[in-house]
Amino acid sequence: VNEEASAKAAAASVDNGGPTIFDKIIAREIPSTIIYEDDKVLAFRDINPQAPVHVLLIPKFRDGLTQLGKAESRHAEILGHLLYAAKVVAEKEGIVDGFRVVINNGPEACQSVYHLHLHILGGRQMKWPPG
Ligand code: IU
Repeated sequence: VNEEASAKAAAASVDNGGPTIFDKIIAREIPSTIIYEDDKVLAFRDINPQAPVHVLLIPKFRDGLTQLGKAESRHAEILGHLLYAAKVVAEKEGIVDGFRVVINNGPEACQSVYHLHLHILGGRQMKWPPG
């Protein structure tokens, strides 16, 4: 896939507050490879992995958190829980000594799904700055 084209496609998605594909993943209406869950969060493998390990970690109840930029003080607890769960996932995946957590916020950052999600990436040498 052409990099510029995919960036444009991602930028074309907007935050309209409506349901997303992740609601269907949470409801098990479409299949995904779930690797971790608790009462508040769900982690599943990205369908287009950018590293040997590429997991998406999401809150089960979006509660207005379409993107990090929409966070309000009431979200502080779930945001902290997500970050801790990212470490638990990294441990489960065997990458706890070297992993990256990414949140794309908004069109300029190529966010394409408007349900807050953490990308957990690992299993290879990461580069900096990120591409
Ligand atoms: P982004 O940060 O919004 O750009 O990331 C969305 C991710 O969701 C992206 O890496 C997709 O490959 C991934 N994804 C998925 O795992 N399953 C899906 O059904 C869809 C997107 I649509």
